[in-house]
Amino acid sequence: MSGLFITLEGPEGAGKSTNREYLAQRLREHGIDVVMTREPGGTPLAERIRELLLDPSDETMAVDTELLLMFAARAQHLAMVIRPALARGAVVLCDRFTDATYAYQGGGRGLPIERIATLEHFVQGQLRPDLTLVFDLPVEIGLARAAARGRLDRFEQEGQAFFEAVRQAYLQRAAAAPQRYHLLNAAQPLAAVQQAIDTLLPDILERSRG
Ligand code: Z5A
Repeated sequence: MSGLFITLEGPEGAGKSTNREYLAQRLREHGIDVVMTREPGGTPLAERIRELLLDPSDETMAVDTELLLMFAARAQHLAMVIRPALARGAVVLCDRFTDATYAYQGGGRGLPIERIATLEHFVQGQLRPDLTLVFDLPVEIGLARAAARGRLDRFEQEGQAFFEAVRQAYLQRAAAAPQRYHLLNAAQPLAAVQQAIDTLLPDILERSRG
């Protein structure tokens, strides 16, 4: 695979989607082939799985069902979008990926890490992101940003303790592998976050040109 696989992670309302757009625009200004996508979702079938996962009105979803649906959507997304894009040399900017599974299903729901790692290996083989931007911010700020949007999805209805566990799981993963993760302070004003992204641009451009 010759492309570059970049994921954007972080808790609720951290600014992943906003900054994915920003980074895509900056890379396109340099003539880079960029594919923007997200998880769960990214293909029509995977987006249908996303609807199941986010719908708060469904029956209570067992945590293993949630885990398997995340990886089912991911298998489809990898096959239809991510692997083909990387194979043609594109930069893939993906809003959430398997780090979110470790953070939400592992940290938040308390599922054993080994179970997630087994599925990660089964679905992805050796494929891992080349770079992961972790947008970190205090839980209250992220929840306030989400609440301002109105109707809450199934995850957004969780309490403060759940999101604290999610945040800590992200921070632990970032600390354990600093060569892959880049931590950004997402509580700053947007312009400051984007300035921090700009400092990463030369390295991303160099790596995307192989
Ligand atoms: N999930 C999971 O459990 N396991 C998995 O494996 C995967 C996902 C892949 C859907 O994800 C849910 O799936 C998610 C985890 C779970 N649930 N939760 N929570 P999602 O990515 O679609 O959901 P999200 O995290 O709720 O996205 P989001 O709230 O839209 O967050 P965001 O993309 O990080 O933020 P944003 O849309 O760019 O910004 C939110 C608002 O804040 C918006 O009004 C911005 O203008 C504003 N904003 C952004 N940055 C700033 C700054 N710096 N200052 C002030 N305001 C800002």
